[in-house]
Amino acid sequence: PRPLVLVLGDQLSLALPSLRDLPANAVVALCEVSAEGRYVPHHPQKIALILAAMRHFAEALRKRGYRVHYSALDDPDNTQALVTEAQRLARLHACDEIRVVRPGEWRLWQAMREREHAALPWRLLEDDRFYTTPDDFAAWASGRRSLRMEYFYREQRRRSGLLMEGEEPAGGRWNLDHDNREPLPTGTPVPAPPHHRHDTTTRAVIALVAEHFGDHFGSLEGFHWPVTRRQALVDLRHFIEHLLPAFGRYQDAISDSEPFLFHSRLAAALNLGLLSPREVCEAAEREYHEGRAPLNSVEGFIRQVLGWREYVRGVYWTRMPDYKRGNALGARRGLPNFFWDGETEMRCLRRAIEMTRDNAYAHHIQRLMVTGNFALLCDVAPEALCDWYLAVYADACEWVELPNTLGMVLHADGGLMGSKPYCASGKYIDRMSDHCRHCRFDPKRVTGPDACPFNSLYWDFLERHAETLSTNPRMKLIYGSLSRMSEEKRNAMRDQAGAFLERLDAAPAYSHARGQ
Ligand code: DLZ
Ligand code: SF4
Repeated sequence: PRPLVLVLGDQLSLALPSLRDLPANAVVALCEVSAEGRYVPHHPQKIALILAAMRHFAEALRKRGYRVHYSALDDPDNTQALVTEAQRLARLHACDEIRVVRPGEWRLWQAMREREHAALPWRLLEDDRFYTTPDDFAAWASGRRSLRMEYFYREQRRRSGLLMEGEEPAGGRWNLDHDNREPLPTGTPVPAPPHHRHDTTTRAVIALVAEHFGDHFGSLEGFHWPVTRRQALVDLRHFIEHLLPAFGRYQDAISDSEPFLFHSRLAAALNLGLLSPREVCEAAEREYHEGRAPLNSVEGFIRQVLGWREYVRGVYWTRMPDYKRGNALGARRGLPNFFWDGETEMRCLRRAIEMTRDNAYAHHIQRLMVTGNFALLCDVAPEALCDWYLAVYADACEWVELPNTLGMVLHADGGLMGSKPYCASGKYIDRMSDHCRHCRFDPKRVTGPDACPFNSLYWDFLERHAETLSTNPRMKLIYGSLSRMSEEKRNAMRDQAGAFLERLDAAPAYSHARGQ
């Protein structure tokens, strides 16, 4: 046999299963295609990151003796879609099968599976670069009524031995999140992220992306993503040495001026394959054992990678394609226009969207409690918000983006992943950030012209969805407060929220989803 091995833009690891045991005549193909850049309008930094990382990875493969065919975006023969391009290259090189590792999206996986028995057959290989496979997850989930991440995570701690002392969790507790809820004190210095030099390859890609995708939301200036394994290792080292010790404490903090705080920003490199989850978890664990980082930081970080990341991937692959249609709260509103330009007086939203535009990044709490919370409270349709998150974040692959957005943020999977929606009022944002002091609204007011819109939206959301949510035991307390409010106050809040939503709907629409 003479296989064509298709390596996708998020599979840039030398340990990729399809690169093992290859016959000498095999051809490895990497394809830059406009279809992948446009099916949602990806942030230019995200496209530049993927294409630059692909070009560097192709070079690394050639150096190791692989025969590589690289289709560049502006090659005249390029068919501009992954499946057709792989088929064209297979014929060009007289290959008799196409091998590919499970892609990051159901859409592509389905298209590839449909061709398993074609005249030119596709062979799909399982991705073993994770701690668990979708089959492992299915085995864990079978027979369980609820799929709580916490229990999955404990099992992965036991299986991997990470932060274990025999049968017990290090420090006696599985989860130290309780210690991880501090706002950032004013003036706390935050280490600057590493600066990666742009070589000629990266510079060429940035120019190419500016030319072809310059109309997408997002700036290319200040592109700072690691595009090689070596650069990704620099970022890992930087995180371990400078950020990890305080990561836990300030995990939930939000800053008006600091976009990255103590977050690792390693997800993009992990999701593209430049780093492995094992090496990052083991590096973090070592810091705890050497006494250089506290357990709440190390446990919090390992829970994200070993717990959440594997868990959402399991949910995705075992629940698609139905999962994507979930809309448990019947949300139908389009995405507000200001998600594409930041033009809103609500300071917290404005800063989260501006930081997203500038960096193709916003941290977890901005995504969950600012933009996400707002979309939840306004009944934004899951599809609209999910497409936005998939497009604008450099680390977003659908397997990780969809469960986090549709399930965690919007509670649209009916509580499969989260036992309650993460809805919050302006009070929460005020406690965790310094946004409100720069805002024209007052987080302490619920009604009136200066009231923070989050407040009335919050109570109005609870009222609107009382039928679905009020029986939830974890929502009992809050529905208790709601029921003790006077009818007059409730009416005023309803009117306030209603007027806000009316103004939101009346804002002029963009000509298309891309935001021009
Ligand atoms: C996201 C993306 C983009 C923008 N461009 C490419 C590309 O040109 N070639 C490629 O192989 N992959 C690209 N990707 C990632 C793909 O969408 C796909 O590999 C993932 O499996 C989806 O998560
Ligand atoms: Fe956001 Fe409300 Fe605070 Fe303004 S007052 S920054 S809208 S939470």
